[in-house]
Amino acid sequence: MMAVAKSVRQRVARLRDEINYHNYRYYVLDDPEITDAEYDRLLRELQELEEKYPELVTTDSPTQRVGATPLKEFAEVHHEVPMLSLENAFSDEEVFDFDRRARERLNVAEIEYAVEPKLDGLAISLLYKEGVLSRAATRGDGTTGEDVTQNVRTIDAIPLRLLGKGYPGILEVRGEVIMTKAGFEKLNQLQRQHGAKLFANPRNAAAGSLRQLDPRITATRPLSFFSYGNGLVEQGELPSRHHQIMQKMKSWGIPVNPESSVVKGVEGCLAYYRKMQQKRDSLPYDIDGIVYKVDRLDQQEKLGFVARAPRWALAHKFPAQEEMTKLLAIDVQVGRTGALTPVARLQPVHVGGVVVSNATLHNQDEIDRLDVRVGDTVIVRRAGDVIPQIVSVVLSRRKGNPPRYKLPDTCPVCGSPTARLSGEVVTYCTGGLYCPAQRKQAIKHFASRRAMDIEGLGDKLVEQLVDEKLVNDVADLYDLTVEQVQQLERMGPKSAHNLIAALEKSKSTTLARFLYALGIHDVGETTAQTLASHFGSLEKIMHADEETLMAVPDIGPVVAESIIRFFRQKHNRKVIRKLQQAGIHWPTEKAKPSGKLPLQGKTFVLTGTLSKMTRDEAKAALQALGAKVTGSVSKKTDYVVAGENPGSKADKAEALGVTILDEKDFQALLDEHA
Ligand code: D41
Repeated sequence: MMAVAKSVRQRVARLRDEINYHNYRYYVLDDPEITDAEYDRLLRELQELEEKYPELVTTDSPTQRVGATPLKEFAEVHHEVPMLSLENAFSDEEVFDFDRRARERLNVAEIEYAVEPKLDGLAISLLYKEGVLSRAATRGDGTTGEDVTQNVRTIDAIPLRLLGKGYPGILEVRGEVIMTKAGFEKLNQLQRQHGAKLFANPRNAAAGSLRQLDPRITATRPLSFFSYGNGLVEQGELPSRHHQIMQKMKSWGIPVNPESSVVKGVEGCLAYYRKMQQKRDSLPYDIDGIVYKVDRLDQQEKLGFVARAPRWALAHKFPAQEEMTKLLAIDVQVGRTGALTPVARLQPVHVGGVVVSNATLHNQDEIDRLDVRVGDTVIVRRAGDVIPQIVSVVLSRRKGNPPRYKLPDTCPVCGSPTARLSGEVVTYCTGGLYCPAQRKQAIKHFASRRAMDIEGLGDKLVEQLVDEKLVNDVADLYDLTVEQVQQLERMGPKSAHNLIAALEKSKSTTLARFLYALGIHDVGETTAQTLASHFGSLEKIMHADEETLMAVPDIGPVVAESIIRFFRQKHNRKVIRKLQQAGIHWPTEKAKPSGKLPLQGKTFVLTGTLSKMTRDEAKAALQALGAKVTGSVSKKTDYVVAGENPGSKADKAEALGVTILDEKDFQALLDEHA
């Protein structure tokens, strides 16, 4: 067998060092030097070399995080140095007592404390032998845990090999595996999409992820890690203060909580507690308190421990973020888009330091998932400044068999029928322009730049007009007079005149803009454009049935349903008639009802400046011919239209072999299909 060339070995070693270093910059220092893409390139190069030369693969290579096969069960691990637990304190008093006892035992006037957030995660032990991660175990009961090495190896924040030098031959690192709040939200969103069970909080999600027998599942979970101390140490020594030990760990590539600090005395502890309490909501992960530890190891030793907890450490808990209370009623709110949101009215309860009496129930699916019914005892959670949530129902406290809750069939604001589109979780009021709850939003959208483009009709003014009952629906805008507008607060005669002129000007529009301005669900600019060019007239669109609509490229059953539902509403048809009577008009378009438009299926990217038209006009012209216009060049791009000073998109097109059209070619293409 041919030996692998020295240059390859060197490159592989170099790549591993670089990847480990960049992991350290990212996870330990929180200060990356390179982009994710650059990092991926390094990892890919290493993967390719290892595939080509399998004899170079080592277990601590950064490519070897996943790959182990599923287990049948976890093996038991005995903790040679027991993993102790923490004494809890729930009041300042208890903290004063703790400090006083410790000072008396040590016979000192003041103690220095290492202080850090108490992460709401899972305690684990990481055993490094000669700097290589050799075993990871859960805390279990403190004496016996489970071997979760395969799973822990998939956590990118945990180094498979320590950095630098000077670490003991055997070093047991202890810390907490956590899931960030953002990672938790994302995971639950995925779980929801797959119809899988939702996790109640980040801690449960982290625990569930670590307890997977298949490491490939764990690898997909956004887990992270911070160390809080050490266990077994052999063949080497650690410094004599807790914060120095943590400093050392950090230098070896172990993530240490960046919020940790050293303070003097009980006053220092309590000041830190208050500071972190303020910061709690803005941290990217859940914390449930602060841990105070006597910093000096000689003092720790003198204090020793009672039962299973050291006398030199204390967990000062924050007020709980979850509490039990009773669901008194479910109300329904109609949002600005017409979405119906069920709101839980609760028996007021203190959660996370504030009184909570409402919680969102999101939608019908969420109500069904929780199977929550009026009168139930529920667990409410208020974390951060997000709206309080109902986590679960305490079924053992349910009395009798109260009816299941269903969202109403009619809008509680305007009485129009409600509807839930196929494939969507949200229930909407179909009142559209007629529903007062949706009116302001609908008018703002109608006036917006890419819709009717009514200059000077901003959000504030819309609110005023509706509140003053001058405008009920979008058609009323065109009945406004200078005198009426002038009477509004902060409105001079000049602005009033300008608004009326802008309204007048907006009457001359295009069918596509008008359709878009109506604010039909699922009909964005592109769909409006497609509809306009396919049908050519508003009447035809209003009378199209599902089959006719579905024959239009890019219009599926959901969009078709929305369109039909909108035009079926008498109120909507009335408003449209009023708008047309007010003088809104557009040039008649030549209908191009061919099932397939000439540029159907083609993708264009525009770059540089065109002399004959703006970028938006070019985009509209292409879309009218059925083309898709996107922002970035890829292998899927068919044409790049390059005007003056085209920039990097043209270079990329060149590199990918995508056809580039100059302005003349582009004009010719448009003319050909005009
Ligand atoms: O953040 C934590 N959850 C945390 C847990 C922490 N910051 N420090 C801890 N320190 C200890 C001692 C003092 C016993 C070494 C701990 C824990 N223990 C702990 N976590 C779970 C059980 C014990």
